[in-house]
Amino acid sequence: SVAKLKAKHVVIGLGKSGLSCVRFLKRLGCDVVVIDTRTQPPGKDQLKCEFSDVELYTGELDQFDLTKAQELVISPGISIRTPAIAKAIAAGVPYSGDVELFAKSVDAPVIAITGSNGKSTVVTMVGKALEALGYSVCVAGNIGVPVLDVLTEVENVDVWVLELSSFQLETTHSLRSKIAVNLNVTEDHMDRYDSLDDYAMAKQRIYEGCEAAVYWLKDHRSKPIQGVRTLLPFGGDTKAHGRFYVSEDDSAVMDGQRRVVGVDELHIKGAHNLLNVAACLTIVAEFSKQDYRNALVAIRAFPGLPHRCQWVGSVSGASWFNDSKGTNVGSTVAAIKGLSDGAKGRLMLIAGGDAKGADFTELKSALEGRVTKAVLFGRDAKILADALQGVAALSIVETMQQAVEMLKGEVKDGDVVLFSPACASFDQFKNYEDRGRQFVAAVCAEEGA
Ligand code: UMA
Ligand code: ADP
Repeated sequence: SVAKLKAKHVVIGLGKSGLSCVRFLKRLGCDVVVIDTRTQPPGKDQLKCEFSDVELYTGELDQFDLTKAQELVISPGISIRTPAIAKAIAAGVPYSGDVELFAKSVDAPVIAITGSNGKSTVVTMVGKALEALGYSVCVAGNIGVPVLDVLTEVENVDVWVLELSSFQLETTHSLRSKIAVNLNVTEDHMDRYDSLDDYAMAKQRIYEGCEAAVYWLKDHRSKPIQGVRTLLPFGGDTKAHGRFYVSEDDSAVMDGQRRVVGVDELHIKGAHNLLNVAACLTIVAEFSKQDYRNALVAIRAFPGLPHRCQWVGSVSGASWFNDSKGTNVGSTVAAIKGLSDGAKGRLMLIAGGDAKGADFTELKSALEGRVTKAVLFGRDAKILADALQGVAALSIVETMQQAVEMLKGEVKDGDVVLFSPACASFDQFKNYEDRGRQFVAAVCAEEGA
């Protein structure tokens, strides 16, 4: 395998990103090979169908001498610290990812958005707001559509709105976006990073070469540590706040002294979503010379995304919410606070899955006084149960479906059940969407069916 990698573009990982990189590089006439550690990578059949001449190798990376490659194009799902990759990088082999290939070819301005939580919500809202102002907008990236697939398909784009993960940023060197945004940094992916600061440094890369930086005033890790021409903080409190922030009583988003949009005018709920609106308005007001208030109609109409504190229905007298995208502690804490504000009945939580090495101390504090009972499922249910001991009644079950069945039998009129796992889904599901759909199906299933 050593000789075969010589002077080739080696795409590592054959998921959505890897496949989009192969397509892009082949179009440029590059000599491409693909390696994936999985024996059956998801893009295998598609690769064979589109490019029968592209070799695919599977298995552990250390059997390949990556130092012989001309360039490594690394998928976000695989760490650049994997020994074989780290060795090649140390030996001077250039490396990039799909967003880097995109950055080198894109002409239109880019608004790049990262953060531990709220990325997809803000990216979608910014897209809709800019469309309302008449721009032709393309939304892509970690939200689910590889940037390169869209780049080669669409024409006449006025602005790109990209959702970028810390993984994608690690392999991006030349993005230089018009507006770079870091919404917040709370613990996630601790199986890939040494510490919260280490993870925060990956997110800092979004600011490299940007014209304006948008960050949350209350989160020092979200602020650029390097010099940026225009600093645009959002949020804060009455003493110190950015231009757009949330009123002290959580009832509205403010622009200076002016109330811009009230909580009752929005479909998305919870204080965290008001912050998301403040971030969105900061971006729109910076990007466009037009009056941002012409975009408010789109923000008011935004129904929220599925699997994010999505109301499923009223079953057995209780209201059930699907927050399957709550994949880390910060997101589940926000969902608990958002749903417990003003709630009349009891709040019950269903959580669990792949804990990714997280510290659940903050989750425990959020449960205290808000959550009556938590039903825990999945691979790391026991880890969660140990961490949450003492603040709520706890039950451990194997599957999410068993958790739903258990609570159906216990809820009373007016109770709220929140499915916000605080964990990744990969131990029992294909992804968070699959998990969310299965939750909705379990909630809506007829009794005993
Ligand atoms: N994997 C291997 N061996 C490999 C390559 C990957 O085992 O050689 C595993 C990884 O551990 C991972 C899975 O395969 O669990 C998928 O990795 P991938 O790089 O093939 O993923 P893609 O299908 O290309 O999807 C990626 C993003 N996935 C990840 O970052 C894990 C998608 O974000 C993104 O929508 C897509 O590119 C398009 O840009 C998903 C995600 O979970 C939603 N992102 C994380 C998050 O939001 O927390 C960062
Ligand atoms: P991401 O794309 O970063 O995962 P999403 O917009 O998909 O973020 O939201 C995922 C979950 O994170 C939501 O269901 C909600 O529970 C929580 N969340 C959303 N916005 C915020 C925020 N600004 N701060 C904290 N948690 C948030």
